[in-house]
Amino acid sequence: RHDPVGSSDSYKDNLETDVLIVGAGFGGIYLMHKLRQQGFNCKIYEAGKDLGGIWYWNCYPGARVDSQVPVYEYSFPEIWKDWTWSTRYPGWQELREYFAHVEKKLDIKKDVAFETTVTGAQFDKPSGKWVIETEDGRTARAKYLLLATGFAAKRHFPNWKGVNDFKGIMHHSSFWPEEGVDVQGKRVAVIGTGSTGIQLAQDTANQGAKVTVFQRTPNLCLPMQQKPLSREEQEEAKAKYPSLYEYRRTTFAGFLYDFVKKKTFDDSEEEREAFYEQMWQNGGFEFWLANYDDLLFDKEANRVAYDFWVTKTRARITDPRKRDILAPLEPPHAFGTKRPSLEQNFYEMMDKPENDVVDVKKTPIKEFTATGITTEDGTHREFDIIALATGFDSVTGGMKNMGLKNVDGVPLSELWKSGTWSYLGMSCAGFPNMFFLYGAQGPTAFSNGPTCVEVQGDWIVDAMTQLKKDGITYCDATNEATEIWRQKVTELSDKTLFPGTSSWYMGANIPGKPREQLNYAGGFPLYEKDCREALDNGFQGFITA
Ligand code: N01
Repeated sequence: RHDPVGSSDSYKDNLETDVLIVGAGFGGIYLMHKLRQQGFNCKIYEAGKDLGGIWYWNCYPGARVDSQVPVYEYSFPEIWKDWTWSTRYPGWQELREYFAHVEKKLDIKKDVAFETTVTGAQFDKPSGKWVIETEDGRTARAKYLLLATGFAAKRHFPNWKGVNDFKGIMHHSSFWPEEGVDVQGKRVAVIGTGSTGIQLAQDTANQGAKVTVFQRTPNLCLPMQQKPLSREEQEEAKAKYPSLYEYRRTTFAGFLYDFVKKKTFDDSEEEREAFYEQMWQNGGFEFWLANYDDLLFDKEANRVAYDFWVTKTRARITDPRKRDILAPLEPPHAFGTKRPSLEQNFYEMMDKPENDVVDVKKTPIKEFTATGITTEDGTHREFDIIALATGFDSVTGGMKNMGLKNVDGVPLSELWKSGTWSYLGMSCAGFPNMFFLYGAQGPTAFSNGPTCVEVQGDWIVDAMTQLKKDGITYCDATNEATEIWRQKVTELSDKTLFPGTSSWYMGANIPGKPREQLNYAGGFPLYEKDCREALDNGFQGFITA
């Protein structure tokens, strides 16, 4: 990792500020920029050494955004007007360059303390300030604490027997060295087939490795249909950007398309096939998020979509054993209730004799050894490199892991032990003057990140501006409001097919984590309405003083 650039030395000391933001990714930068405009004095604490958040940490081979240009970027004209991308779905290096461009425009780093990990925070009632502690013993005091720590701040390392005995190279995807690892001609194990595992396996194989994928659940991958983008076509398209960015926050998931207002069986079989085929050719998430609007609600509708997927996918795999593992005739779960990865020739790559897939549902990993991995059937496979693409204690893990305590000194990790309670997916009862975004019980995992950050960021900035205007120094969600919000999140989810699938959306990927919907499944229009009502009704659901 390179050295921090631009961060002022003064932030290496104790700090006194209006607002302390944790995290310098999309969310933290957005909050900083908007709050500065409202006259707030803000500082950011960031664990990494540069801006970018998820794009600072995730530089594993093949890491690439899965939302199409121009949906995955800020809507500020001063940023997009002289920025262009090279492809429809840019890679991590280009995302890093984007953040450098954002820095040039917004001058964020002068107010960031990098390499600063928050390990404790509690609101001190007498002084009306948050007291925030860092791993290296510094203390900050701030009127507001804003968490922009994302959904993936805590990595998941399964506790396999002998995992530390392996003598080769082993990294979690999110800690992959940015200078890369030479995989040419090496035997590489990839454990996990989420969005990360698919990208990692694909790219590693392209670099000349022999890849063995350990798959617990097949990823119902969709074709990325990657394409280069010219500067000219982007410049031409920019005339429409303002209206596109207005439109994206009115769609269910904050993308530039939405579910069609039609049920799967409203169309004849021929019409349906033609519609599916069109979405398939368009690529990306269209087959998921621009599909019929009963896809995620109706089992039979979902099954028809799965059958289309499975026919398309099986046709690309000639090896019958691999075909049955990667694309089984019976759905492993309802289509779209886990995030589909966007693949680029993943199935053709897996079909090659030098690459393999191990079904770890049938033959679980028994142990790691100095030279490789043994499965329960007694097979030992040797590897030079093991990539852990095993994901994250998603959505709540990061917040529970930073030593947050309520006004009475009870840790958030205790309060959320048996389930999650927030209000509007942006605040917690007992944590006054603290807001968070892209986290628990917000649209988070069901949304395009930058859209979510802008919708929630605008709400937080408006709320804080209003509090300042009204001379209110204390704003805390009520227990009752958080209870009602939790019910709402559950009820919205229960109408869908999500609860039936073991996924990180449901907290089901971490042993012992309560199974519950962690995301708001009502879509942006309803979410914004709910949040705006609370503000318009004079901080409804909050105690203010
Ligand atoms: O993590 P995951 P991820 N033994 O939790 C498996 C975003 N993202 O890093 O499915 C064996 O999805 C686990 O198996 P199962 C995106 O939102 C975006 O891939 O639980 N296997 C699963 O296959 C994404 O959803 C991009 O049965 C074990 C995998 O590990 C989110 O980040 C790129 C295991 C974990 O998959 C997280 O993605 C990358 C065990 N003990 C990520 N434990 C873009 O394209 C876990 N697994 C922008």
